[in-house]
Amino acid sequence: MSERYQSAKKLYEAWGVDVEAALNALKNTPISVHCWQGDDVIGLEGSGRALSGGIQTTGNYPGRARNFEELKADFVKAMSLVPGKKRISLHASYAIFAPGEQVDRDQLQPRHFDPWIDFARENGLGIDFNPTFFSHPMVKDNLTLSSPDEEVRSFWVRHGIQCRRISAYIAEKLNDHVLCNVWIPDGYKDVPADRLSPRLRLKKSLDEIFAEKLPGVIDCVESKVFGIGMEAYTVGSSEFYISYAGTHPGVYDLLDNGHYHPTEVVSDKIPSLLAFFDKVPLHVTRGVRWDSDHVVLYEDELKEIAKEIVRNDALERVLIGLDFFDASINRIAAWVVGTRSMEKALLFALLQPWDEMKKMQEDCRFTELMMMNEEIKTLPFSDIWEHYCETQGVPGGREWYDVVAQYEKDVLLKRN
Ligand code: RNT
Ligand code: ZN
Repeated sequence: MSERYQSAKKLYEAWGVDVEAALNALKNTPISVHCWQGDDVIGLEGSGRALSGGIQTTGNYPGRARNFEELKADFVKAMSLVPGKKRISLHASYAIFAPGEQVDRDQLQPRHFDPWIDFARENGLGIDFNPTFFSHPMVKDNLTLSSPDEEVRSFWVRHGIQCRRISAYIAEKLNDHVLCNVWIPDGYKDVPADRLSPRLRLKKSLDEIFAEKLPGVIDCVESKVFGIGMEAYTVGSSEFYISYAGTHPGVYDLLDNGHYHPTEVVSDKIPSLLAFFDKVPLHVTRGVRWDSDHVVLYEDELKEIAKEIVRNDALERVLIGLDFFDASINRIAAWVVGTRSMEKALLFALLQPWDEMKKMQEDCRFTELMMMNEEIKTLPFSDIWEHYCETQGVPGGREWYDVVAQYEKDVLLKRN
């Protein structure tokens, strides 16, 4: 144990913080890391289809993972540089087919994810799942589950049903829960004549998808305020999905912090939902001027999100998932920075004397509370972080970048 850690620990303890308890809590909190940062959300269907659904990766940094083997290798490399417990979040478009076999999205089977289950087992990961309602010819006029075209709507309902079955299968195989998150792009570019009918169709589709009771599956629905090409209206709005989840036990509202009006913050939504739901799933991202899905950084709103999770004693109730995709920088580094930032924010939040600060609020000692908030910011956080990384067997500081740079040279730059 380094001297710096020992002395930092003492300083925190003087403020009433139990550092060992904080580190223990952190190392047991899983972060669900999205697989799609590794390949620019392209997936493994090999169809050469462009990304659709109003989301966008920009940049063409060399070294994108082009297949299952590369994606796995990159993910493992990235996660070897991140402390803490991880899960991997998959999309249905990452199904693995036997040579010569390929089925459409509505026919996907649990066995198409067996190789991912093996991968998860080998690496001690949990799995989360996402049906893929985009980048597919059956997305017609930007509509899926809310389409008035019954052929389109029912295709996507079947996809949703299969994805839940796949999730249940994975849950059983790994003896764990699997979060299954429904996000659809559906919306209109310009002012619609009817905002209700598409929502009623979406409601009907969700009822059909969620009809089957499936143990081990945590169902969620992810809202959005707009997408590229769907600026005027999105069917799956926040109000729609919160209401849906609130009236359908076992379905949860997933908060993606890129999906709200710019002055709205997800940190404030977390405690609102905690008052009503036993679980609150998240997609943590970083929007720059729009839902741009930049790499998550250790910034104010991320810290606020982490504080809401920690001080509400909700480390087990808030299911933390990441969702960003930057193709303009080294993708391994993107994963590392984003996931480490989430870990850092949680640690920062865990190193605060919340009971005392809550008491100050209750007692209306707001001046003292402000002082406390500010003083804590300059405690030697980095020494605790370094120590945590060390005990987790990962580099605490910038040395992780050397590993990434070497991997880029040896592996990534040889792909094209
Ligand atoms: C899109 C949503 C959605 C996707 C992923 C790829 O705006 O955030 O979660 O980013 O499913
Ligand atoms: Zn998301």
